[in-house]
Amino acid sequence: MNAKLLLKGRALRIAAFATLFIASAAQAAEALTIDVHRSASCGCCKKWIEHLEANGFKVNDYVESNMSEVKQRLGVVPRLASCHTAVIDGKFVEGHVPAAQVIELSKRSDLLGIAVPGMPAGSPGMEVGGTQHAYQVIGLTKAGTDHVIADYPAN
Ligand SMILES: [Cu+2]
Repeated sequence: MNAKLLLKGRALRIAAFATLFIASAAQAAEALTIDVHRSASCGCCKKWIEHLEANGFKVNDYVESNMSEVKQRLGVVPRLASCHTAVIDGKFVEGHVPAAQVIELSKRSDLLGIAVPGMPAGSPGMEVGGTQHAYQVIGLTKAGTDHVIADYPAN
């Protein structure tokens, strides 16, 4: 009878541990949910979405008829504009930003958002053969100034 009770206790502990593990995995997945706004015809936007999904993001894909209205509403200034506009934790992610930088943004409270302006060749979703043009990830501060977050060199 003692052995039986011991076994029961062990099973309960394993169940409790499994529940904890599942809960933290679900939390991690939730932290990586991102909304992406794009126009219907945008092929490189779809490729950027695939890049995010390959890096563990859950993407809500919104097809928009007026992207400039969306950008204005989400605080993307024209000098930082690209094709698609994403939102994570209330902050914008404009253009072909690498997934690693999107994860960094979720840890920062000093920025309204980040952008890769234009559509540089070689950025995620903008693969053109092996060509990689130099580009920067720019953060927009709450004071309205630009701040270089990351530099990606040309090849
Ligand atoms: Cu694009």
